[in-house]
Amino acid sequence: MSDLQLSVVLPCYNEADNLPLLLEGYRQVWPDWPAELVLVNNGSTDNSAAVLARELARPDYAFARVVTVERNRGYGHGIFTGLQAARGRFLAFSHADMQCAPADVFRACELLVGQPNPERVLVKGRRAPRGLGAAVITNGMAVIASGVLSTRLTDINAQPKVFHRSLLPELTCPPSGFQFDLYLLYRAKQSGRSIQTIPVVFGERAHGQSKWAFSLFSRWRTIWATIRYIFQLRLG
Ligand SMILES: Nc1nc2c(ncn2[C@@H]2O[C@H](COP(=O)(O)OP(=O)(O)O)[C@@H](O)[C@H]2O)c(=O)[nH]1
Ligand SMILES: [Mg+2]
Repeated sequence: MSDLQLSVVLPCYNEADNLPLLLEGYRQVWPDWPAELVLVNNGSTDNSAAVLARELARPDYAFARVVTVERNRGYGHGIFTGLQAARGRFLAFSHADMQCAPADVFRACELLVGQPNPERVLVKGRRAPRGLGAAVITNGMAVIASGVLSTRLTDINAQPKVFHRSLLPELTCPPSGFQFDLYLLYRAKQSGRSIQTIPVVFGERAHGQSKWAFSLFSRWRTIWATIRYIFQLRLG
């Protein structure tokens, strides 16, 4: 059994320009207790593989390793692959585009570890109010999901998510796409776990553009897929 306390999984899809910043950001706040950073190269078609090989050759980044998904099958598939390869007692994931502060993962983990029964709690980020468009999408999805699934869910896609590894075997049919966060929260609630939140800042991407919200059509496609998925979950 590994003595790692925490595995931080970061799904990375064509984030080559962000990877050096990401690694440096994590290095600066990396704890002195046993933890690992699992970078999932999620079928990237840019030069992420070469950048990762170059950066991880540095002894400074010995806390990090790569899990490679050969062909991209979606955000959820990437995260789930990373979680399955993770060895920590607690598992976390966040994003790889520099919008989420690395320190938030460790703050969330501290809150979780301090719980009387950390196996029964999931800790997630809670973003400050953003622009009108983002607020409508985020709150609209939370209201629809909460109503249809009869359980209170808020700011579903806020990062990070941190939980005890006992939740992992309960993720029996995770979605391969962006609905993974919703599925995780729903499974946590269904199994009687509680969700606690910490306030987080959600900044701008350092490089590149959003992989789903880059046009009106792409936004609607994802929103529509999520609404359909909420009803699928309801119907079991
Ligand atoms: N869309 C998408 N994002 C992925 C995938 N795998 C990993 N990611 C990462 O998931 C995060 C999604 O963030 P982004 O596309 O910026 O979406 P947004 O922040 O919600 O606008 C980024 O860090 C991506 O690199 C994938 O297969 N598809
Ligand atoms: Mg992003």
